[in-house]
Amino acid sequence: LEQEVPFKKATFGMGCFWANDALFGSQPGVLRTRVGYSGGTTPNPVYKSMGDHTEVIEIDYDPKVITYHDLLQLFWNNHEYGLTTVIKRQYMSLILYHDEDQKRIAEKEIKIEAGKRNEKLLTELAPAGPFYPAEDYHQKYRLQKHGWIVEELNLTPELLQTSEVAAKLNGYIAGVGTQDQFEKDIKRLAVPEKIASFVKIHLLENAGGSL
Ligand code: MHO
Repeated sequence: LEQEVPFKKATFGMGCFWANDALFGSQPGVLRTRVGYSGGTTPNPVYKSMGDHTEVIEIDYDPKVITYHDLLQLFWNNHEYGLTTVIKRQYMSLILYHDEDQKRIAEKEIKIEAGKRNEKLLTELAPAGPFYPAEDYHQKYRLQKHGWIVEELNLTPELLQTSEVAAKLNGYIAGVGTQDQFEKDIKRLAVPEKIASFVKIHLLENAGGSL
């Protein structure tokens, strides 16, 4: 059901990764997401001891549908602690670029965003290094609150990091996305009716709320 589409990766730190997983997951053109620890040097980070790593989201996206610029717009506008607040590395503002294009676009936009705010941003820009997936219970955290959906769709721990339907439903259930986009995805991904109507209620209830 889920097609192989050529994709690119983007990696961002912008606060607690549960929220970011939901924010990006249901955006058109986002194919898959996973959360984890990256950007630091501590070997084998885990949630309780991530050392100098940051909570990040890793996004697989179809650049024909959503651009790196589009993703960055979501990045600039959805930080848990803002772009100029000093915060521990766990929640820092971080862009880990995957190629020279991404680096160039991010550098340019950091200047633009700093200009808009007339303040120096604390956002750090660095090349993407090793990414350590977070523990299973952190993946698609909003969706996992509804264990029966995870069970009915047979979303194994691996699928929680690799399946499009997991990413989409995790976003929609948290209230991210339009009803129109939701209806299209539900059809395209053949989501069973019982699950679709349950998620739709949550989409409408949680729309515009905090993630
Ligand atoms: N304030 C959140 C942070 C979790 S996030 C994975 C909590 O409930 O612990 O850092």
